Amino acid sequence: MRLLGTGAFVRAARSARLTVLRPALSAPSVTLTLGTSRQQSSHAVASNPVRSTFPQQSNLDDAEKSDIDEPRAAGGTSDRLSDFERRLLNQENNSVWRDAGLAGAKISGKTYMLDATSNLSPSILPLVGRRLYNIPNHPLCITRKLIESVFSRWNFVNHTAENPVVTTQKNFDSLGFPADHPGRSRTDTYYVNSDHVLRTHTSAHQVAAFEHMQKTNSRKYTICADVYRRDSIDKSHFPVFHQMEGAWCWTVGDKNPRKRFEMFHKRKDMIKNSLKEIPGLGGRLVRVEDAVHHHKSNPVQLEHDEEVTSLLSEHLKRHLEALVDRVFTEAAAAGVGGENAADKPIQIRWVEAYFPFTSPSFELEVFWQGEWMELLGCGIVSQPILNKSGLHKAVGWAWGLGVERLAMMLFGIPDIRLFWSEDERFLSQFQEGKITKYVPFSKFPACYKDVAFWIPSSPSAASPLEARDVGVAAAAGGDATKASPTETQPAAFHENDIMEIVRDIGGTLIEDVRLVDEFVHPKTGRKSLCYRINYRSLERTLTNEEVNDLHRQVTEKLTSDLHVELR
Ligand code: FA5
Ligand code: MG
Repeated sequence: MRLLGTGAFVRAARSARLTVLRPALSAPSVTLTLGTSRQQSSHAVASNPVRSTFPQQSNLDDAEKSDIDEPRAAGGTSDRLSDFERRLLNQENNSVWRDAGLAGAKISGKTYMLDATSNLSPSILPLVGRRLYNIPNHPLCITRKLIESVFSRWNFVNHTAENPVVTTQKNFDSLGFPADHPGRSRTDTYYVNSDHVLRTHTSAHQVAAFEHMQKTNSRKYTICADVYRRDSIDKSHFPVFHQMEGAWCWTVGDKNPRKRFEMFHKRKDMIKNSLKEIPGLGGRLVRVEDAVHHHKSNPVQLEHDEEVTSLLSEHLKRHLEALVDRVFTEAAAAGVGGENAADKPIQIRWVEAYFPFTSPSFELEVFWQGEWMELLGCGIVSQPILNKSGLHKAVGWAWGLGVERLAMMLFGIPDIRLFWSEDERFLSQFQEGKITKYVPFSKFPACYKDVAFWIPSSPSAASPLEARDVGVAAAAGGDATKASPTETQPAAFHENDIMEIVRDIGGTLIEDVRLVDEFVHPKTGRKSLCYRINYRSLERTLTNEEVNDLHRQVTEKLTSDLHVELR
């Protein structure tokens, strides 16, 4: 049985690949709203003068008010709250509060009781509620609006979802995540309590968005929100990041079963015709390595027609290529990537992927700063999800992308931590409606410190799961390749627990953490690991004492919490 795999895993098994050079066709005639009344820079999005209004933005929290699985305290009226919860409501927002042996969290103004499953980390809660995607002059907000503008010509309805706390039902069950999916693990996901998590992806709102579609008779949406994952630490990973999801559905539109055949063909023609309306790749030469639209390892769903699946896959991929082309065209116009950036072809590639809620599924990667970086995941929406949302006769596609990853390419921002900076030297560089090249205000020295230890042979980490013996990575959070760097003591700990300790102590002063050595004692079979932590501030030079003190705290906490034995 095929289990869970991202592109990296599936790539090994992938067969056919097509390399297509998509040359510049016509300039995209997309509509824009990025311009403001302020003066536009010469390379602002203003390269296209057309303006239109975005479809009104709605907050999915409102659309979801009727959900039956909302937490009692979160959705409840104050007279249904316990004394503890009432007092919790008076505490600071986005914090944990303990009293008389009880513990609760107030997140986005709502209260949640903590339990043995809770693993909220002190470094995460203060970041909840910053809503960077809604601050007009912030690069993430500018990027969100650019993405919305690319899709606005097809009348997408744009949503946001403010409260990051969702039920495990929404985040996992409603999307068909199997019970043993690594994404459900406490080593990968922040649990508020056993029923609630900080959402790990915007797909947690997919069912609500499809229900909203059904009620409002719209057929396309985007959702932008902050998402949370216990993950690696490096320049393109942060435990809080932003995702945008988009979906497009086609309904048959006729209840009469005798007409179904006719309508089936009508819909196929509609998709075919819609394919012709996708803007050609405009300003840049994009080298696209395609993946076959479906394959036995990336199958057409049982209920689906092969030809329709191929058409939808084509439709999906070409829209996302148009998005990436637009981002690179804007970036080149702003001088990101050097003076002749516009003449350099961009390399992107489609790889087969796996998500529990789409099939076939794909990921799109871009060759950026000398390596392949994953931008997004996508696929043909699982039919049971559409059926459950009331869209029985619909077929559709969906994608979910990392907004920071696009913003890094758009503005030339080299490190994901910068998006959280409150330093004016960073923030003052960006203005609503403009794409401007980021100018580093200084490069401060790196300070590398190693920590080597023997890992314990008995489980000590937070994972509620048994040893994950399948060496494949999972989608939408959860990466079983990192379940443990060892095969001999698989449940002893999880690498993400190290990341969490380092992040809690060092915060944004940590640039990256890498495993640099692994060693198995030939006689005892014990395993030793060595991690290299790079301490570097984005805003100032760190003193030796400061770094030594942070590193001492890290090693102490590794010993006390993970029971490792320092070497
Ligand atoms: C998902 O989260 C799926 N929900 C996407 C999806 C939506 C698939 C709809 C199908 C249909 P994935 O785990 O691959 O997929 O994450 C999507 C993107 O988020 C990644 O491609 C990457 O761009 C970004 N991302 C993932 N983890 C991080 C991180 N720690 N920091 C920054 N960006 C990240
Ligand atoms: Mg992925």
